[in-house]
Amino acid sequence: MAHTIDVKVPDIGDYHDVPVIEVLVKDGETVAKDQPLVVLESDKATMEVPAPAAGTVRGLKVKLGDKISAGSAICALETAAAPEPVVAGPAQAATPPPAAVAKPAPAPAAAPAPAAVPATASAGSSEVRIPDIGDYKGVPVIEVLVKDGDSVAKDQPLVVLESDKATMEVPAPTAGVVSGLALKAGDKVSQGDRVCVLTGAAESAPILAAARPSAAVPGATSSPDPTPAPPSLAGRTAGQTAIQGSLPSSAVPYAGPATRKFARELGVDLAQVQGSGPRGRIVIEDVQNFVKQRMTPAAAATSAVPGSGIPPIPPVDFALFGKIETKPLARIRKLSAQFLHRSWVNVPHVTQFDEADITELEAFRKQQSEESAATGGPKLTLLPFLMKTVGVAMKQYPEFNASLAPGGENLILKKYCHIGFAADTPNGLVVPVVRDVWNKGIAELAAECAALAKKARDGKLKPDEMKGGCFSISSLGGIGGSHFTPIVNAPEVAILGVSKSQMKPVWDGQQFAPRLMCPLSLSYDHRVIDGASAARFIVHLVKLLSDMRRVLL
Ligand code: CAO
Repeated sequence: MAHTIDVKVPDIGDYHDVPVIEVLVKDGETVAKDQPLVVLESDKATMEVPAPAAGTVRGLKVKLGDKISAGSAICALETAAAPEPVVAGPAQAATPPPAAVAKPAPAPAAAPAPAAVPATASAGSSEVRIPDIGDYKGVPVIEVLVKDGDSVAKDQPLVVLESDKATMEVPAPTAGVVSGLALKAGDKVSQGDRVCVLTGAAESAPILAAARPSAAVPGATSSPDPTPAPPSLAGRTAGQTAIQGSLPSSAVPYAGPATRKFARELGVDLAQVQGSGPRGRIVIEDVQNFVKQRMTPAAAATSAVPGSGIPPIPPVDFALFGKIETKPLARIRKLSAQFLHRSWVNVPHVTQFDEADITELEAFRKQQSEESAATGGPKLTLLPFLMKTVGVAMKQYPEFNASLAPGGENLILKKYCHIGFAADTPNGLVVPVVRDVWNKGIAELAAECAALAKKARDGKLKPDEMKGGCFSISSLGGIGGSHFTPIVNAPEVAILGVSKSQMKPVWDGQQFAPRLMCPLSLSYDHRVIDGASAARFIVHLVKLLSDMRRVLL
């Protein structure tokens, strides 16, 4: 028969209105005995309230940010076994009842004050020593959070100690500058060992460093210990750690209060962070690396931005399936990946296709190109003709020469025409921009395109030469393929993809005639451009290209 236990906040000493910083369960969730339900954090200690028995959580009464005190209701727990009398508080820990017992006991208020640590104080400087950590001797230092020269605030953690039963931070008893740091990770310490000297403290009174318990230790393997931990190190008994260790790792990220606070400030979900400390403990550096990694262009391009709602692609260990080689991406490829991804997720894309009859244009181009070459002029490829034609079409359809103003309330119409073209380089894609297309002839545009394409391939483009574009052209005609769907180069609102021209039989009303047809793909931002406008624009473009004399009109 099911029984119900009301789980309440146990005696947490002098602490009142302590904020709930994590709610680790939800209604209907099955929990193991001693599994943490909520985490409370005062300015001095972080405490978990564990389940007093195995059961199902019902009527959860607390939420993140609530302030609670001893006796506040947390939830009901539906258990299979009959409930025993609920006795709360660490004072009863020696004969543990199935009651909610805050672990660890907050220090120093709920615990007997730690023994005064002998500390020498000279003018403005004081030695910080390991405080009373109960019966524990030779406790490993697992993190040193400061270095010589660091300025620390009062209560800022200096080092983290971790026995097989609890994790504990030793905070700075006053503000000051750290010198003579005597510890490094891996050192083993006992009460009275020197931590460092703090100079420039507001007062140089004898320093009593108060150790405060930290997060639970997952994965500890020692057997249940009937002896309660000493108050100042009552982080979690071995029996409890065994339960914690059996939880899924993502259920309760294993990290100390300083790391949790740091992660909260940055909005980092610790469940996503890989711990590099002993037994997978998440340290501050792990959170920093996680943020750095998320901020790099490659990461932004390949994984979802936290909070964006886009599910990230889970990492795969490809080495499991065969031999692999890891090659760093070139800087340009990482940057273009970032820009393309940004456009792809922000712009609602539609692509309109058509084909332009460039039979006459091609004959004209070849003839002009030969003449140009004969007089030492530039080679006239299709690109400058396309650019000029697009420029003319943009004048007639100004919404293609526009950008959405930030906030999406206004459209910015540009009274100039700068057109970018995608250039394929050994290091990746770049888009140099040709300025003032309206005011330039084909030969001038051809010379500029050739010069910019060479600079792009040589990696010599200046940042200014890739800025200010109003529209882009991506020409794959020299390579092959039919149609493709180019990605709008936001904040521009359209891009023209050009594929390889082919001779095709085209019906002229009486017969099929061989015509050189150039496939065009117009991708556009549907927030700014309607489908009908896009169709009109591409039809107009096709008309201009099939009879370049119209460009002059
Ligand atoms: N149909 C048929 N032939 C075409 C053509 C088309 N649409 N476009 C170009 N060609 C021909 C050219 O006439 C030239 O032929 P000849 O050597 O016989 O005169 C040949 O293909 C090579 O031209 P090109 O591509 O070197 O020159 P371009 O001025 O047309 O293009 C540039 C320059 C920089 C756009 C091009 O070199 C390039 O990098 N293209 C790739 C762009 C790209 O990667 N886009 C994808 C971006 S991701 O969306």
